[in-house]
Amino acid sequence: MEEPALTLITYLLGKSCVLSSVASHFKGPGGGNRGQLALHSDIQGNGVPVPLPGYAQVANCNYALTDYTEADDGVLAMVPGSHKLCRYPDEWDLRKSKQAIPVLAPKGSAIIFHGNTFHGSYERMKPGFRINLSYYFCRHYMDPTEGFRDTVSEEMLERNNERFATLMGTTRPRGWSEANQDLSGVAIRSRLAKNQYL
Ligand SMILES: O=C(O)CCC(=O)C(=O)O
Ligand SMILES: [Fe+2]
Repeated sequence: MEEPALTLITYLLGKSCVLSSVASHFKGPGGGNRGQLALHSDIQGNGVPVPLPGYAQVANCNYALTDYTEADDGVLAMVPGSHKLCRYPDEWDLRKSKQAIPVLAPKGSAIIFHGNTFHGSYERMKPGFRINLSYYFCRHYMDPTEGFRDTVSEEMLERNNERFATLMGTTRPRGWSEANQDLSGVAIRSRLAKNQYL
């Protein structure tokens, strides 16, 4: 619910977007294939075929929990402008990529990016850990990675606002069945479809 980050996520995915997953990437010292996170686009995990739409369908807010001062810290890598290519990377190995650059930022920074962006992370060549916190969001019609609507407590919903409930996926339609004949979610979707930015 942090406003600056959520504002940028809203710009990318609309107010109707949903929190898909919360994860942390821990990286200890060591090179080789297990040390780097290969170049990828986050939308890949949703199985979207190319050409990808130019607008974001997923977006990521990565908080750096340790300092990102140089590539050897094991920092996030990005290919600037790659979100406009509307395809997946054809070079997965970060060490071979001529276009990838390290994202340098002090700990506590939020790094927010369009889900088409080619990114990964470098090997950590220093002692200690590189740690991030990744908040992954998707448009309301995508399948979220974690089912927050089934785990969020009534107490959490009550103490937060409506936007929080939307982020938890509580307004997403469930499949129709004899037991669940509520189609209001489908009607909401068809209204939202008129404007992709809502
Ligand atoms: O910094 C990293 O290790 C990359 C994280 C990543 O790919 C993600 O959060 O989607
Ligand atoms: Fe990623």
